[in-house]
Formats: sequence, structure tokens, C-alpha cells
Amino acid sequence: MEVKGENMPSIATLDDLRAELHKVFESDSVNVEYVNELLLNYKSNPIDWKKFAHGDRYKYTRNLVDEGNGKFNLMLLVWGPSHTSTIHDHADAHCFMKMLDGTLQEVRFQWPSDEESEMVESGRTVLKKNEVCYINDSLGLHRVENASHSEPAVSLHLYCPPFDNCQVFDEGTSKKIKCPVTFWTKFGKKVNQVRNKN
Ligand code: CSS
Ligand code: FE2
Repeated sequence: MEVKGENMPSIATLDDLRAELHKVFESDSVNVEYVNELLLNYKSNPIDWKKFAHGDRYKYTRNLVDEGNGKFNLMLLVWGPSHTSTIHDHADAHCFMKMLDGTLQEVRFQWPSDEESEMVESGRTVLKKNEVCYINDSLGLHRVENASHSEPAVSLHLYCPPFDNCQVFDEGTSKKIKCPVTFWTKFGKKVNQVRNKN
């Protein structure tokens, strides 16, 4: 489908974005370009999202914002200075990531062909406030890093369908293990004290 500016609804707030995402994901087929465009059209405003932005000094956190009627999960990730994810896949889901604050670096890797050689990097992208990035397993694997030693970063992630496990990979050997996707908060409230292992 062609995405034309004049057909885009206005997305002034995070609530507008959530409402539009609920509509879009009623259908079982995902229009990646359209979702990308919606996320781009929302201009980050901390007043909308600060109630979900609960960070931790040791590890980036996942804060669930919306369960999308079971069709998608929308979450805020809060990255302290130097926090980084593992190299991971996305459990056959679509993954959209929109920058709300700060800057993150995405490092992509090829799927390994065995479990005894170093992972092969396939590209790097710096993501700045309001930019959007998309990945799924057919595009490879990635690691996301807050390269700043002083500034936090906040990103909004949409996973469709939602998943509660993914695979994480060791960069030196390509060995992989299954890892649970845990939340630090849900709908603005603390759910447990367990740090995520990704
Ligand atoms: N998938 C990662 C974040 S980078 S898309 C995670 O949820 O930990
Ligand atoms: Fe990811």
C-alpha cells in the first residue's frame, strides 16, 4: 500500500498513537510501512510518556505501555548511560523501535551458520530522537547500545505478535540460549525486582 501524507491521521500524543495502532492491528496483516510512518509522525513529548519511564542504574528496563488486545506489545525501554542489550533475535515478530529521547546505536549481525565462530557484523545505525528503526528475523540479529557515558536514552518498542522469549547470542562463539522477556513495570507500576537478562 502506498503511504500518502494526506491519508495519515494526526498523531499528536502517545494516546493518539495507541488508538491508531489498535485500529491498524485489528487486521491480521501488518502494513510495515504504515506503522513505520505512524511512529515517525508522533513527535516525542515526555509529558506523554514519563509515567512509564522507570529506569534502573544497572540494566536497561522494559516498561509495558499497551498489550494491544493481544495483537502487539508496546513498551518503553529506558537505557542508562552505557547500557546495552545482548545480541538477540525477535522470535519471528515484527520489531519497531522509535527513539523518544537520547541516542542509541543499533549494531546488526548475520544469523550464524554454526555455534563455534565469531558473529559477523552487517551494519551499524545511529538512531536519534524521533527516528524509527525496523527489524525482523529475516533481516538478521541486532544489539542495541546506549553509547553515551553520561546521557540516558528512551525508546518505544512495538512487537507484533507479542513474545515472551527470544534467543540471545554470544558474539565470540555464536552460541545461543533462550531468554525470557521480562518487564520492570506494567502500565506504570512496578511488577518485580528481577532485572532482565537480555
Ligand atoms: N528486543 C530487545 C530490545 S532491542 S529491539 C529487548 O526487548 O530487550
Ligand atoms: Fe531487538
